[in-house]
Amino acid sequence: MHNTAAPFVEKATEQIATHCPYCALQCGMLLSGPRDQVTVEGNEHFPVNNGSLCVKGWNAAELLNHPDRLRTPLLRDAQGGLVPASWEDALAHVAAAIQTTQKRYGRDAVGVFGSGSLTNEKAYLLGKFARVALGTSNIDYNGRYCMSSAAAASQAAFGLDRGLPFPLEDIPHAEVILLIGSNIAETMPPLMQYFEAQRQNGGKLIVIDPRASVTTRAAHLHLRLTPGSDAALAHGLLHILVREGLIDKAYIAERTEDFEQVKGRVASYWPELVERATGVPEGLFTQAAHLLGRARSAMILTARGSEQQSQGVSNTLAYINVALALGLPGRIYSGFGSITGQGNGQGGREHGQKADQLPGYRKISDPGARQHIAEVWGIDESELPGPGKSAYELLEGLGQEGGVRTLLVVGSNIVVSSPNALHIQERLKALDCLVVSDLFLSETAQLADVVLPSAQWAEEEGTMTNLEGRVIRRRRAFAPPPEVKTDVEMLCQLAELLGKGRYFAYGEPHQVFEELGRASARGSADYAGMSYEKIEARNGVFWPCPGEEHSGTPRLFQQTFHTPSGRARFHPVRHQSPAEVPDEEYPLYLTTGRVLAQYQSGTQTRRVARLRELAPAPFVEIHPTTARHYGLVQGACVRLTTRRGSICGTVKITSDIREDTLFVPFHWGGKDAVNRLTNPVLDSTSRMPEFKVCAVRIERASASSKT
Ligand SMILES: Nc1nc2c(c(=O)[nH]1)N[C@H]1C(S)=C(S)[C@@H](COP(=O)(O)OP(=O)(O)OC[C@H]3O[C@@H](n4cnc5c(=O)[nH]c(N)nc54)[C@H](O)[C@@H]3O)O[C@H]1N2
Ligand SMILES: Nc1nc2c(c(=O)[nH]1)N[C@H]1C(S)=C(S)[C@@H](COP(=O)(O)OP(=O)(O)OC[C@H]3O[C@@H](n4cnc5c(=O)[nH]c(N)nc54)[C@H](O)[C@@H]3O)O[C@H]1N2
Ligand code: SF4
Ligand SMILES: [Mo]
Repeated sequence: MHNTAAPFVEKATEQIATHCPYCALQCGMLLSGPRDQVTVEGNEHFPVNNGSLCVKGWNAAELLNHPDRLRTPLLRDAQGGLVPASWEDALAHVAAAIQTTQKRYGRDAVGVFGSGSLTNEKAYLLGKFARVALGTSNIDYNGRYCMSSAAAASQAAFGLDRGLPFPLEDIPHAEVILLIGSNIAETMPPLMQYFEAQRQNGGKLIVIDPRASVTTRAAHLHLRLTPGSDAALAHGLLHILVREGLIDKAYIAERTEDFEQVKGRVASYWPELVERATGVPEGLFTQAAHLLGRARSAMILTARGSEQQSQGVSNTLAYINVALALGLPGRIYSGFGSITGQGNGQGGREHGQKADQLPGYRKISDPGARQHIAEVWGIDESELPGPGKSAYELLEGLGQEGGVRTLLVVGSNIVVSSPNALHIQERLKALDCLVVSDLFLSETAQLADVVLPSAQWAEEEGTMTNLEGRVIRRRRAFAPPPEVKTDVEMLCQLAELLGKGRYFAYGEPHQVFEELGRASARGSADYAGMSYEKIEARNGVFWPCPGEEHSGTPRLFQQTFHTPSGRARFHPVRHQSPAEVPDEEYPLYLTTGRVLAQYQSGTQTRRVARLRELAPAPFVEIHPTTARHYGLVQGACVRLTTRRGSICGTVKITSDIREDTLFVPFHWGGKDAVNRLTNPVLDSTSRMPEFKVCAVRIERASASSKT
């Protein structure tokens, strides 16, 4: 691709309709004015947020002109510092490192780590770059830490994974909604309008979460379970539904298989046992089961709380069992879904940046899929590598025998967001060459040998797929600064240097999208009938959209499921405890998650003044009784220690948390990174780490130990 870096446009010539750079809601926003004083408005005509934005969205444009922004590539010099370099030198360095590593250790010794923040075009191109330009099997991405358990469970049960199989506009019509491990009032505030409308319509909301939160306060019932006990609670709900004849026998007979095994499994989940395993009083979960079982329409929605566990797939399947027994999937205003997290967390998991996957949500081990993609890419099928290592496994092996030696990271701050982060930091240092493409000098970029500055959301064209499976347009309002490239340009130029330029000869992102459409054709995530024009004209198009005449598919599973038999599958999963439970040495549970004003590893939001004001530093949520036990007062400095490491934090006393649990948000790096504590044990199917549960010890610390 030629360098299309246009002059640095200071003012958007018109009001541009685009979408927020952050989460999977992908709120519609309008940008206008000069780039150093951009006016952001919520787009009232976009039918997802209907004009509302959260505080992160309102302040998103501050980063476009931020003084910290990377404006040239950086190369590590002989003294160990990172110094500005030309693109020519930086990319030549990267290409040489790739070639040296591959010559010495083989093709798989070069790895790629991608992201659910990337547009569909970039995610697709990154997967193609890994397989065609590098010939490596080792590509995975941060969605492994996010949606992998829900994706694996949905694939197993329904034969297809689209986070929500129905549009958000159905939510207000559901009589009962069961929301599990999700704090949407903080993680997707504009989504609450749908739940408020549901309440206005007389609907009921039940939330399952160990913590009380803004979200649980909007619920009719809050089941405050012991961390890590979701499968037991789901089995307990199903036990009551079966016992009381509240299941949908006709639906089970016509549309599902393997119910009998599940029925056998939940038979032994007596309410007394479930109360002991989950800490939720029998009266409460019985009430929840009755509400669900007697509703004419109901939705069951999971999120990271129950998914980010070594039992994440089992937990999700256990909730899917409840949904299937009630006959919800495919029925009007009903269903099972998982709330996708990252901006392009949905599209990012469809187009081949996952270790075992090819575009269109195809399996890399499927001979037919390999043949199809090889044809689209113009290569021989035998040149396509096989499946590679999952995210944490890839990182854990860096610099080791048989591991990756040169790593390209595009759009992830792995040293903050990976579990057992101190260990990952050590592994990154063992690399021959670390290349990071980012907007800012993130904690991971600080460790890099080469840093590549990437264009920001309002400076590029492309598409994103939101949590509903709706493909939308990201629009360019400004040109990137002169020495900043889009990741599409970067990848194409690097491919050229590696002698593979002919496979990456795109003039514009829409050409990548057209190829993606062809590659995805007849796959489960089929984009073949979409174009930029169609997406814009329709306020987004839901996949699958197999042909030009097709208008997209807002609702899935109405007639059939995507399994070979067309039936949804029950799974007789077992409830198992998390890998670590409190003991004498580490007597409390630690759970981690998010706060409203910060996003993910914080690279972006920690740099926004208003957000820093709202959420300046990490804290440790602790129950008043537990705080008293340890002699801790509000604001005290404490040291938290797990089997992986130790961090210091500031006490926030709140009865929102259980007495046996501490909560710490993960948006900060270095010594503030709670991932120095988390357990990297993985789910055996999805390879999701156990971010949500480990055992921890808390001690008083002096203020000076914080530095
Ligand atoms: N403000 C903000 N919004 C975001 C993000 C952000 O970083 N900041 N990130 C985006 C992304 S990528 C994602 S994935 C989503 C995540 O969105 P959510 O899933 O809503 O976020 P979390 O805070 O990770 O976890 C949700 C809840 O799980 C609960 N939980 C902990 N352990 C358990 C358990 O064992 N069982 C159950 N049932 N619940 C448990 C926690 O108490 C927490 O309230 O948010 C998106 N939106
Ligand atoms: N303890 C704990 N850890 C967690 C979680 C948890 O709940 N608890 N949640 C996990 C989840 S759900 C997720 S999704 C991960 C997220 O964790 P990360 O993968 O670290 O996510 P981000 O902070 O969004 O990182 C994105 C980086 O890419 C940059 N960036 C954004 N857009 C672009 C782009 O278009 N191009 C390029 N080149 N760079 C870009 C940003 O500046 C930022 O540095 O964290 C996981 N880690
Ligand atoms: S809810 Fe998500 S998409 Fe909407 S403004 Fe906030 S961060 Fe952006
Ligand atoms: Mo996520």
